Amino acid sequence: MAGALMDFERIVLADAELLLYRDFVAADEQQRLLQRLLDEVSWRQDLIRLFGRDCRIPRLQQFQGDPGLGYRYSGLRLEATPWHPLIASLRQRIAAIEPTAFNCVLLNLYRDGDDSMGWHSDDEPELGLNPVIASLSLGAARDFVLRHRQNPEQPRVSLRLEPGSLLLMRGPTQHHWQHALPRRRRVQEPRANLTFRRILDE
Ligand SMILES: O=C(O)CCC(=O)C(=O)O
Ligand SMILES: [Mn+2]
Repeated sequence: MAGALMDFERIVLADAELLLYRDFVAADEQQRLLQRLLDEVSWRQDLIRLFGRDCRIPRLQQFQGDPGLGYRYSGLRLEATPWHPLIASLRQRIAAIEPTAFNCVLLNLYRDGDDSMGWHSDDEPELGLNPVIASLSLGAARDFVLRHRQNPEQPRVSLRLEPGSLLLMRGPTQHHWQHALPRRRRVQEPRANLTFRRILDE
């Protein structure tokens, strides 16, 4: 049962605060959850504007949240669709370990190892200073890599995000580090990732 006593690991990194809950969702439950989300979410492959050209993102996504919220990145604005009941209950479970009142979640579906996400920080102005991001992984294990934005002497870090794990990114992490989910050709299974966020009032 998720609770305040759940085990986590602190990932020691300069200018960052990263906490990894390896067993946030149990193995059998995470599989059922993934299957439900694969079947029930209306996944979209949106276009983003990159170097003046419209490109299909190399993954599928959906944005859910409280009514009226929107999420903007790379020239794209996603309007929040209602919370899927399973995702709403995951949000409640996260509330047992993290006090941030998350009001939206970006869902990403990496259909296989060809799907990926490029380098970025979750530093959109509407997330405010030092946003807390709670990132839940389901399905295939994938590498999540980090690089320092200002100090090239800080080594790159690679975390293997196992199914059922929850990574909390807090404090100045987004200000100082970028992250990415690189392509991994050998991976054949899908992975879903849910990043719970809090968009501040205008
Ligand atoms: O898939 C992941 O683990 C990362 C997703 C991510 O960085 C994002 O949604 O902003
Ligand atoms: Mn991100």
